Amino acid sequence: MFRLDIKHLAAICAALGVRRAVIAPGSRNTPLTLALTAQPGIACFPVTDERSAGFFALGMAQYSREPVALVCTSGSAVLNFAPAVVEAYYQNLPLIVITADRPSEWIDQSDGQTIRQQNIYANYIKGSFQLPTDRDREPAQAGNGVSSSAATAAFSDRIVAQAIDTALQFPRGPVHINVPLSEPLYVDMPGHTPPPRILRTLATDTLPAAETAGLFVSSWNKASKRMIVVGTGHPDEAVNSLLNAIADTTETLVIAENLSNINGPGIVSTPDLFFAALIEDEKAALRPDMLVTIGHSVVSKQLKIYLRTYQPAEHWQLQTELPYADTYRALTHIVPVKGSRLLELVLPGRGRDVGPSFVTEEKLPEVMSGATRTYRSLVSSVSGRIRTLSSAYFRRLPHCDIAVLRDLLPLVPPGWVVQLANSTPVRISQFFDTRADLRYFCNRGTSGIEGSVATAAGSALASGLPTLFISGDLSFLYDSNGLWNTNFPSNLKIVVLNNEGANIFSMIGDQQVIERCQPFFDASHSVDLEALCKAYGIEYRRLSGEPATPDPGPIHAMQSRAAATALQTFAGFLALPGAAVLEVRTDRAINVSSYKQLFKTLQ
Ligand SMILES: Cc1ncc(C[n+]2csc(CCOP(=O)(O)OP(=O)(O)O)c2C)c(N)n1
Repeated sequence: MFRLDIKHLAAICAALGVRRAVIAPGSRNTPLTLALTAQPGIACFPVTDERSAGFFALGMAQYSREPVALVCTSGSAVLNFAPAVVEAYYQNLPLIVITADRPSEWIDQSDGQTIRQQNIYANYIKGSFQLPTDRDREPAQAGNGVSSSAATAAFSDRIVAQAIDTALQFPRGPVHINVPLSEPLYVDMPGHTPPPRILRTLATDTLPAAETAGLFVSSWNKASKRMIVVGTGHPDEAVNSLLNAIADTTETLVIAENLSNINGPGIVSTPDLFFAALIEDEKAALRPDMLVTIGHSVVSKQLKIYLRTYQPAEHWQLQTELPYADTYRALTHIVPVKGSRLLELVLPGRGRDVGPSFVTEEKLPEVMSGATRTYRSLVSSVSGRIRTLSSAYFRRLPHCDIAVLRDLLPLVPPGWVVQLANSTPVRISQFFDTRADLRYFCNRGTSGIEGSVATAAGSALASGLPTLFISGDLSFLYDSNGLWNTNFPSNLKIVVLNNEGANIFSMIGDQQVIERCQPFFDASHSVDLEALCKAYGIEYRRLSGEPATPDPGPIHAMQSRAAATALQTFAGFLALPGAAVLEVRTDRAINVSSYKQLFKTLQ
């Protein structure tokens, strides 16, 4: 009888770079558990709740950019991976989802834990693969010298390698390997001989065609107002220094939110404030002739509104995982090469070897003069104005979510990873300049609130770096099962901004609609976070002391006492040796008014 060689599957995973596997318990997946836990080079982590397990694996893949295996039993367990699969799809993360299944003859036969698993993630998967049923036994085919069993085994090995390789090819993404397994399940599979054959696609590097490079540079040189928007992405030192050089030496507004992990003194990292502060004339004057985008999506609503209204004549999208994503309704050119391959050509003195239309040192004074100077100086005058208005406003804030991040973020020691939950924490974090010595992450693939605790835990485990996760109370409660993890990393600190429900809708929504939908927006609760943390064995702290009263005037004594207590508590909390949760209570009404007032102050 043909039996699938699950040990081959584990060996192929290891050979193709899978170093971690998250396994949710079950019976049907026992052969997978036996093989993966016995496989040298793969560390296995048990997590019971499949939704949290999925995000735990996603957090590992997000930080490490390595493929991570995610394994479960048959039935509804498979569907509980779906939110993590869709998030991985839009973040282009190589999750290798391996699901145990019944042999196909048992599907829809009222057998337990049996659902239709083939292609179950249909729209949100880079590839769906089905391994041969390990019951299948065909008669050996005469004449070709290969038994059908050996041919099926070779087919199975090829499918596993093809699936993992598919996940790793640009644009990266999750893949699904469905594995029908027949009983007996609780027996160790026999060893395999010979070892599996590994197939893989080798790395290549694409350069822009000379014609494309020429067109890009001539558009660049023709444009007197250029804007580069960098979306969510990993830190990249080469791109960072390139963009800083462009911001410093050319007439270009470079915008990079904290999640892009790009930063520098000439780069605007607070686009929500920047675009909200523009007066009508400035908006028109800043309309770019040429927009260049790199990386994933951006968070800033104000930026999107601005660019959809003041559309650029040309929008060049470089190296995107999601081509044809016409975010600003202005897309004209897609160039599927690494962004730096084109951008390095426009730096003064860099373009000589490619053609005469490049900005050379001789041309630099011309570019830096005349109408172009207006654009550059406008950007710096708006930035200066925002800095003055917003910092005065932030100084006077009463105790609220924004004030917490104002005080907390500067205290985070260098080298930490900051994980942010949707939706208010990530938005508020972008009111403050990006710190070059931190790395920022958030699940912005689908902006869900359902897996952020587990994502932060997976990221902390994979990085081994001290990690701070900042969450709203609903996001935290939604994924409180993310705490249910025997490998919960000791290097993770969680700050929960507890305003007893959702704040975001009251901040951004229309007043009349908010009033009608209040109970559904607020989702009020009175969960005792201390008891919750205790149940999971996680250390709990609370910011105590007098909450500051709302006061638009100068800071009075009570406020400054409360502020000093807060700073002390934050610093002490970050210095704790193990995993811990800090609950910071804030008032919903004050949060909403502080948020709205900030934007009024800027206008
Ligand atoms: C899975 C999922 N369900 C619903 C939403 C819609 N949503 C966005 S933010 C939010 C509330 C978040 O509340 P909380 O975490 O307390 O943060 P706050 O807004 O209070 O700062 C909800 C329900 C979502 N993004 N994802």
